[in-house]
Amino acid sequence: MATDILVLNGPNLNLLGKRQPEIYGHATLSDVERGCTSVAREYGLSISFCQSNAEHQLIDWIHAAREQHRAIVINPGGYSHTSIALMDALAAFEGPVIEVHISNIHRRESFRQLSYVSKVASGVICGLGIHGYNLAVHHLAAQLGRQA
Ligand code: CA2
Repeated sequence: MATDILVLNGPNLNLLGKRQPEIYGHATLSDVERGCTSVAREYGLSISFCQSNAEHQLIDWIHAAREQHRAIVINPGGYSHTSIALMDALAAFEGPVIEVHISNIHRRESFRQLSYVSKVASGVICGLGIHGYNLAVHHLAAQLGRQA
């Protein structure tokens, strides 16, 4: 379905709120979707959500987004740190891409401190919990010329 903003979540984020609350908090992916939907509504923007544990599925959605969405919010999960393929797919998307991480990846293990996705993202938000997704939608609304 064509919408203004696509929110993509990568591997294991379906477990949000169900494991490791000390790192990722108690909120679930449904809470993320509710928050973003409510912010998008303030600006009259349409928004849709996809989550997959499969790299190829995320890449296919990013390719389809070229025709269907004006902006992307993405939490690539563990693929942030490994996937040149995801980075290449995002580089081919012409609209703004905001990368979100729930945790502050720079305070964590060294292998989390490099994100290939950051190299092509318009902006990166990390360490603000699920509020980061809401902030990304606020920012994109301004980028897309909307006022609340
Ligand atoms: O902080 C983030 O948002 C991350 O993208 C989350 C990824 C992690 O690999 C990145 O380094 C940082 C992992 C998502 C796993 O999410 C879970 C949530 C609850 C329980 C288990 C995993």
